[in-house]
Amino acid sequence: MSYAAAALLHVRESPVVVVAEGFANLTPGSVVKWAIDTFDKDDKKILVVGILIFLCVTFAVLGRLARTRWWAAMVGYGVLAGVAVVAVLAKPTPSLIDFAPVVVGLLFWIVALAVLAEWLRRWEMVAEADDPAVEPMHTRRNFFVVAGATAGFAAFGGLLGRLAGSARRRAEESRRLLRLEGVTAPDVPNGASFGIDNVSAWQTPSEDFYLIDTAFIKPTIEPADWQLRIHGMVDREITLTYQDLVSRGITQDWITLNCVSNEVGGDLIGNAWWSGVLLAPILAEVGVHADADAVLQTSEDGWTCGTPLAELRDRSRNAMLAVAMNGEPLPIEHGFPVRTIVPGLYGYVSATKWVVDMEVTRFDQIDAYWTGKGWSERGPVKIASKIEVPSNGDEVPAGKVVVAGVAWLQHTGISGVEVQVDGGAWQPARLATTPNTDTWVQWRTELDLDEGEHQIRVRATDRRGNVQTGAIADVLPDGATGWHSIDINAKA
Ligand SMILES: Nc1nc2c(c(=O)[nH]1)N[C@H]1C(S)=C(S)[C@@H](COP(=O)(O)O)O[C@H]1N2
Ligand SMILES: [Mo]
Repeated sequence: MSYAAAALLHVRESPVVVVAEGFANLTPGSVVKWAIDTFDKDDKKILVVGILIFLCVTFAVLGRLARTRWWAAMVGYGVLAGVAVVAVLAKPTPSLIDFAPVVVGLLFWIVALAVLAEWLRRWEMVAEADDPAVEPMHTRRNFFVVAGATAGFAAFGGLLGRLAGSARRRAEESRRLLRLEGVTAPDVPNGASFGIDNVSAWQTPSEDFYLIDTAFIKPTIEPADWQLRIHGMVDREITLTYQDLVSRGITQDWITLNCVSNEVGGDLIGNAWWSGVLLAPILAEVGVHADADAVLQTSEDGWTCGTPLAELRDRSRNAMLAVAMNGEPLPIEHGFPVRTIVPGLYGYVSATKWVVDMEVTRFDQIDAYWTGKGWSERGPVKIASKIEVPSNGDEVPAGKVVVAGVAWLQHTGISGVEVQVDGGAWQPARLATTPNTDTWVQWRTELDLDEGEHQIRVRATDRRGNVQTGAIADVLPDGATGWHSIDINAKA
């Protein structure tokens, strides 16, 4: 069961493997070397099998114990779970979800033990009473049926986990073997980064890029199995294979993607080097009807979004079917093998991961996943800025203080950023450069702060001259507004 949970949640290791790794890390080097020499490449497998045998024996002992002292079995389980938790904690970067398999496994065994122990107790009672008049339900035979069912259930869970795990491995493997012509490694433009510690890296590494989706199990699609059907209000419906798609030629661009649920000052934003195939020529090819105004996109896992057609057809905007992120095939979590990226639109109306279907249609005829739940039909990004240095609540030395952060309004661009101390005059900050209007921009300034508590606020101006509003709006229904502010304490 733990194994199934691990595979389903895409935690790389099930608890047994985590413990095995932890064990290997804690084992003295000489012993590890001996194990490797003796068992050759199979040393890891042998360790895992060893732990599994140990677990079987332990469960058998605990099961016996539970008949007389159920709490002793619980303590035993607790110790096993504790070992797994310690092993998870010993990983380089443990996250909360890594603990889920341990919890699932523990709950499964507690329930299984409770059911079986109770059954056994009643069966023995019936045996003692020895009354031939009662038709005993809790017989020895039935006990083995229930025990067998429990074991079967555990095996089924293991199998399910294996299947999900192997689909994942196949997708990872095909991702690793992909060679994409025209996809180049990212090269951060000169002057885009001030290089200030604790300001978001201008290029967000893929493994740090925020993740938002409704998929409990991430789709694992091999490129050879991927297809995109484009249909609806078109003259010539088409179905593209992965090969059809990439042979059209790759476009690349720096594009910042953000989530409509990002609060003022929040982290649901990232900037990456995206490589993909332009959508505008494909839509021209299928012959979009004049009265269409939307594209209903559907992902392999059934998520949908309605994207304004005008933005997709706009040739000045690199709306693309992306196949790579930061110079590598898309990570599975970010939509492998193909996702949509549209500069200037929030993700929930544009950035479909694992996209497999596009229906050219009208907004008045569709109901997409989030728009059916109170979010606005169209999702153009709103201008925003945030202070990342110093952090809210920081203590800083009075005098010259560097204040810095990022600002964005994709596809319009930022022309200025200003900061304000304690409600005083707005003072201009310096902007770093950007390669286009589709990315965020870093800003920095130096303030002269007197000793004491200060509030610092930031606001941006876009390249059309519109100043970011200070009016506070919630993320629902179409994105937050308001100035980000921090409170800091300048000490002598
Ligand atoms: N298939 C699918 N695609 C999706 C979503 C989803 O739930 N399912 N969420 C969207 C939302 S709300 C956002 S903000 C972006 C986030 O993309 P990321 O996870 O790659 O950062 O993906 C979009 N694409
Ligand atoms: Mo989002």
